[in-house]
Amino acid sequence: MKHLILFALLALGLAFGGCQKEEKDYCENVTCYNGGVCDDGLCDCPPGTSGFDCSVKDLCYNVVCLNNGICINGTCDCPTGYTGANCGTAKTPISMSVLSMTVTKYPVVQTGGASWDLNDGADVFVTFSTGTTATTTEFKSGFTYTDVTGQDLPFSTGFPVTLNNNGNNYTVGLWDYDATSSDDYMVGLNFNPNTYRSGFPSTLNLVVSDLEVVLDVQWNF
Ligand SMILES: [Ca+2]
Ligand SMILES: [Ca+2]
Repeated sequence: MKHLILFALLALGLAFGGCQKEEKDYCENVTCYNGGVCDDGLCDCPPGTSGFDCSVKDLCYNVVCLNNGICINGTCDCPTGYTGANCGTAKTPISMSVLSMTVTKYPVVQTGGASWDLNDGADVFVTFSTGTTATTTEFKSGFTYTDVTGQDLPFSTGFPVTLNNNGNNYTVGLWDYDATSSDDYMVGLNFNPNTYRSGFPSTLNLVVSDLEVVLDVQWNF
């Protein structure tokens, strides 16, 4: 009986001793880098780091690239026309090319109501010229519409025409081709490409009271 009690006490002591053993520290041999914190043996990584020990840094974390720039290895890769660490600086284009255009509004008849030709509508081509006067000597579309009645007139033959960004005004002219006499100037508008460059739009809508054109453009740097 005495032995039995002793044995019981011993067993009890062992049992309690087992409970009092310290909990295993799973973080004992774990190193977390870049400010990571070990929790139950696993590294809890701060934003911008990853990997089991937080040693992988995302170099693009918190890097903001403006104007659709893309961060690559911590550096902004800027789209055409933009520069600077964050692509926030717009370059100055050296020229603007008109790739094609559509005339969406024009006078179908002359002021006073007479048709452009004796018995039918104008035969339309377009020009671009430097300055504020339309001429046929600098750029002339390579296509002429016959007997227009007001429909949209898309032009692409003979384009592009490149306009230097030197602060010049340019004039878009609409002309009626005539086989037997000189071509009739119908209508025109002048514009300065420089005033449209913000954001480098790919389309310019130019509007005056009796002429509207849509230019498909490309900015050159
Ligand atoms: Ca005609
Ligand atoms: Ca004509």
